Amino acid sequence: MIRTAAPPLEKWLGRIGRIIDRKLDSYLPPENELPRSLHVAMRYTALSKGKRVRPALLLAVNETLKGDPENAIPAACAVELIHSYSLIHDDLPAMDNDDLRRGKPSNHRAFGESTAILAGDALQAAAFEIIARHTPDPVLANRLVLELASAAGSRHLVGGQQLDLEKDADVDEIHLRKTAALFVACGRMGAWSAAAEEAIVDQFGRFGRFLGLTFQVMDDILDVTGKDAGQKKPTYPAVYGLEASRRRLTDLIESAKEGLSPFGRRAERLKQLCDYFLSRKY
Ligand code: GRG
Repeated sequence: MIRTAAPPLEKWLGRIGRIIDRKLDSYLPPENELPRSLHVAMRYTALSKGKRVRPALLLAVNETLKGDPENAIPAACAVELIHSYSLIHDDLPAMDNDDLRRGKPSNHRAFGESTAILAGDALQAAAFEIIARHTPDPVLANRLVLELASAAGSRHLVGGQQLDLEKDADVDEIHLRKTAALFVACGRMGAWSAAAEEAIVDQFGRFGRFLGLTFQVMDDILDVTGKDAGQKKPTYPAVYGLEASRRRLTDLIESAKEGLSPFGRRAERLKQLCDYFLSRKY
């Protein structure tokens, strides 16, 4: 039998990006609904040009396990909204104080600090509303809400940000919470959405962890000459050096790919995603 290879990743990522944009556009309140300024601010960040790698991971796991994408799309949008809220709050003067995000004025620069805080808060709530409202099966919806709420909370995403502010925690401890936790949730939610058994869900959670750490180490490397270089931030290259950081990347991706071996050719998309995480330039 002749097998056709999975289409190139870039094309697939483009398609996923368009699906997520279209769905987010339909799920989020329209700009002309009261309070208009809040809805404009929410849509400004959620619909701006991001790489959409978290939804891509979740949908690629669903595809690998031959799940129905309809079970995964609300959660894929929801994780992107949690990410969007975290970017808005991360850019605030009390946090990283960034004027630019995705090549445009950051949310508080465009709409003011108070509206940006509320837009972040509302995007976080919208994420859970979207899973609960649009996931076809309520039992699955409950699992997905649990995974995402746990990844977004004080033990993970927000806790990682707190450790980062305090700057005295181990760099891996920060990366695992602040960045990798959402990737773990994507691996796990992708597997749940394909009706996988718990052992398989755990396996894809571990895969997400390797990918999430890779993503943050790469982000640190890409930042090394940028804003974070002079900020004494606990970044991987600042603590371990550039060479060790590059070695870490290849080790992490090797471990991620090892975890895919039981899935053979079905995991081709996820292997492509691994290579993309290792080679991305922004
Ligand atoms: C609760 C006040 C309050 C703040 C929370 C949770 C939080 C602030 C911040 C999260 C920390 C954060 C922004 C981590 C960085 C992770 C990271 C590498 C972001 C960039 O992600 P990309 O490259 O961005 O996927 P795009 O723009 O492509 O979506």
